[in-house]
Amino acid sequence: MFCYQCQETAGGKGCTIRGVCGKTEEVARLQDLLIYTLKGISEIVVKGKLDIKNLGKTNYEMLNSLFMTITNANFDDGSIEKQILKMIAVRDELRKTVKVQELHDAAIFTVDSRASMLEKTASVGVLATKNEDVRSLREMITYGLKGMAAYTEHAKNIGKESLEISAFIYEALAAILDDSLTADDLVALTLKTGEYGVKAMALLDEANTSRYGNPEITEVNIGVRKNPAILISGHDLTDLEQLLEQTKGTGVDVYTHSEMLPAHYYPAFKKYDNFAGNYGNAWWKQVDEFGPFHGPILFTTNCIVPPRSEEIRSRIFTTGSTGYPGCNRIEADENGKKDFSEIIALAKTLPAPDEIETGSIVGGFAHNQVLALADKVVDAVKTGAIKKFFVMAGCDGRMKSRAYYTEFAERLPKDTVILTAGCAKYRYNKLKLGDIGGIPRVLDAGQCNDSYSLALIALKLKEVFGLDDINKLPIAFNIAWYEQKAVIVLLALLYLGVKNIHLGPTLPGFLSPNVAKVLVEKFGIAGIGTVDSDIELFMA
Ligand code: FS2
Ligand code: SF4
Repeated sequence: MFCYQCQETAGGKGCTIRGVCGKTEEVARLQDLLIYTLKGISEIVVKGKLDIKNLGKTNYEMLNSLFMTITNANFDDGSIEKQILKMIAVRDELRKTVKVQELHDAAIFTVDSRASMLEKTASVGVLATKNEDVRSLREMITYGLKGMAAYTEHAKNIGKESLEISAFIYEALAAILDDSLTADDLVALTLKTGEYGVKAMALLDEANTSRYGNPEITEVNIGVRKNPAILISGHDLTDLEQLLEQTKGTGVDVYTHSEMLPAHYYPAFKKYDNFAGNYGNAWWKQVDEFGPFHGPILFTTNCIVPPRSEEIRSRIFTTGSTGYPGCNRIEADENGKKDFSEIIALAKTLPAPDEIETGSIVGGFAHNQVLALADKVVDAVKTGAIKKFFVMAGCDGRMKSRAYYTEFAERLPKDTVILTAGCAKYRYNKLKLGDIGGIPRVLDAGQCNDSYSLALIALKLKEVFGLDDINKLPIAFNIAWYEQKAVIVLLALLYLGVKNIHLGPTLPGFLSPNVAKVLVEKFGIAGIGTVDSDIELFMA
């Protein structure tokens, strides 16, 4: 196996024996084959000039397949094998409908068993691209597409679809197979991926806000009540909606975990009396926090950490693109409806959660809410009460070096405001950082996809201050990354023209020295240094 798609990749270079995330060699290789199959489908669609309006189910399965390969989403070899077979069947049907002379092996290869699949993976993985710069660009685009697919799938679950985004995914995956493309072509495609990343986040924002209302300032309880409860993790709001509907009046409470926290900010979920609060912290702390929760845990998306005990495993349910061998599974019916009665029944037999912390956190500062406060914010900037904004969106992770972000938030001058989104916020959202004239010093816009809100806020400020360049705003970007959704957020910011983004705690292992050089020279991308030197640099 060879995988270097996330920030925790072994030695910063690549996982080769088993993933640091817990992914087995077999799962890693099957995921490579699934991606390869998607490239084959894409070539058929692009070269055969198929009208994707007629490919509804296939468009969805493309998103789902990409999502299944995101870090910490699916560890289940059986479900990945099933998905490969499903997508090969789709591919072979599509191939019959086109008249294309020459097709790549990805569009025609056959396998008939697990053994033949694994044999095939020897020639289709990341290292199959020999030129390290071409490999680096191809993989960066692929990881961006994975993030884009996740956001597009969430939007689709709410009923918002974009054929334009699906068409781009086919175009980009087919291009990755094309050996005639130069490194320059691939750099251009990388930026185009960012452009479609913006579209995907806008689509999801529209889906979320049209269905659930605009996020608003909300205080979220982080303590517990005395009822049995279910913990819901991941990013999918339609799963949460269905769970809240089905637990209504049952005496079972629902708590959010990690990236599901921002669900509390949406008006539509406030009507549920049993929507009790948020339990725990960022994804990686689940190893200590699922034990004392006692109740069932529903994973709607990543990030799953391999459960350490049979007892925890017996309480985990996966749905959608997620999977873990030996855990319970909830499937949707053909209308997307899910029956959570098994989870609710289990919750009733288990004790209420132990309290691991008390108090509350405040969030809900997505674009609509911040723009409602725009006068106050603009005044604070004009009077000098706010000197600078720091966009610190992204992900959290296990590495000790991420303590940097807590320290950075603590040491920032008191006349600065942090704009955050994603699970990165757990490094500083429980600190008492105070406010500036009633504006909290940490403004949480929501999940990682809500980084779109932060971009909208920046664009609005640019307009209000009459600037011709987003980089002239008093905003610095100090982003923490972990998995592929952060890659699409980064590419989206680059597409929007944001320069001098600092990325940590380490730069991606998938950047070859030459590709890293392009990012540094063209976009001013940099890593992080020490807290003091970085604050000095940013405030200069
Ligand atoms: Fe955090 Fe994990 Fe949001 Fe990422 S919970 S690292 O999936 O997508 O962000
Ligand atoms: Fe390694 Fe990250 Fe890939 Fe897991 S997802 S195998 S930790 S690079």
